[in-house]
Amino acid sequence: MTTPTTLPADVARDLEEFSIEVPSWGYGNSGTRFKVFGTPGTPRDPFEKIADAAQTHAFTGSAPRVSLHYPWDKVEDFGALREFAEEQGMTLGMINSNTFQDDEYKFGSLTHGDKTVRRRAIDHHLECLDVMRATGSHELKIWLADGTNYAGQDSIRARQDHLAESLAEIYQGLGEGERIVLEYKFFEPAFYHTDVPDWGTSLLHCLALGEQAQVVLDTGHHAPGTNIEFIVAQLLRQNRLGAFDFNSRNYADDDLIVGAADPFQLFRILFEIVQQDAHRPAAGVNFMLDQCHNLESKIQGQIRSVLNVQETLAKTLLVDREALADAQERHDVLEANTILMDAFWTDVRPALAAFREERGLPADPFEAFRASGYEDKVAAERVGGNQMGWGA
Ligand code: PSV
Ligand code: MN
Ligand code: MN
Repeated sequence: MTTPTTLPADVARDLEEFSIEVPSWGYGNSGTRFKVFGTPGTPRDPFEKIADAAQTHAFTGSAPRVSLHYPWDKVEDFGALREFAEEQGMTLGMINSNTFQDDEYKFGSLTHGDKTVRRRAIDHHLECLDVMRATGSHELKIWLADGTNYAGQDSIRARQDHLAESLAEIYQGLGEGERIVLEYKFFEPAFYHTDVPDWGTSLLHCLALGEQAQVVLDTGHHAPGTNIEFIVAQLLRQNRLGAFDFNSRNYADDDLIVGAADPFQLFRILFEIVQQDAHRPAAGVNFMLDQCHNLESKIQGQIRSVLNVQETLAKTLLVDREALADAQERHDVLEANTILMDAFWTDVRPALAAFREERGLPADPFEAFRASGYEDKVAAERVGGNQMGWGA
């Protein structure tokens, strides 16, 4: 395939409609358990995180929403936070609950054997629904750190029953047009069993709850070698893929820049999505980033991820689907594979640069942001107060 200089109109339309949600915590300092490095200009409160997120959107034109983590992003007046976001051209996205930082949840939250602890965890989620409404969001994201470290430590079965009951109560708190999404992860911080380890467990709970419950797929939450695009295809088939947490990983839940470790995996995942038209807003899948920055500049890292998703999506939209279907029908294995690989190897950067310029955006958002002086400006302004970390 030659390098296209413009995008076909239908591809341009799809890219224009496609958007990515960024995580507020991606703009704070983060690190490993060994060291969290501070960076001048790091936000000191949720307002400053939103201001930084607005930069990602201003330069890419594709990231108009910010996910909040509660209580990390707790403010006196969520209405004011919402207004501030809107002034910056942003809306507030999913509310992420948090039952992984308090001592009382050491042995579980929604799964805990003690009903007073479960009560507090359920109440926290109901409070998140209030935050959701105050911020103008419609979605609550649940990821649980619940699990055990040793065989025999607790009853896996009893914990599942508690989880089902707890989720049912949270689900009952949903109004029309609202949904919960349940994220799975097979390890960490628990290292023997996790209470929502995989898409099957998440899906079973969602099916029991009802149509307003869907699965979140975080690309870093699978065992190495897992065929993630298969999971994507299957969840879409059931209309239960609610949201993505995009990031990339080499070893564990590395939360690196999207597409950094394995660009071809990102392509394969996005191709399953476009084949089911799930990249279109009407499909209701919330595409989000869940990445943290240890060494690199945070806003630059977010911009790079948004661009990687956009470029890869453009490639999947260029796959000659008719020719592919024909090759598949004839069981021409290698021709089918070649058609896919042709699209993967296509350099879409010149066409995307033209696409952006036509829309008043910088041809190279990454370089334009670096040259904008924003980082120096906030480093000078944001002195005093505490920089926010990956947490609060
Ligand atoms: C857990 O590893 C997770 O992926 C969940 O989405 C959390 O809310 C998030 O990380 C925090 O970065
Ligand atoms: Mn995640
Ligand atoms: Mn994670």
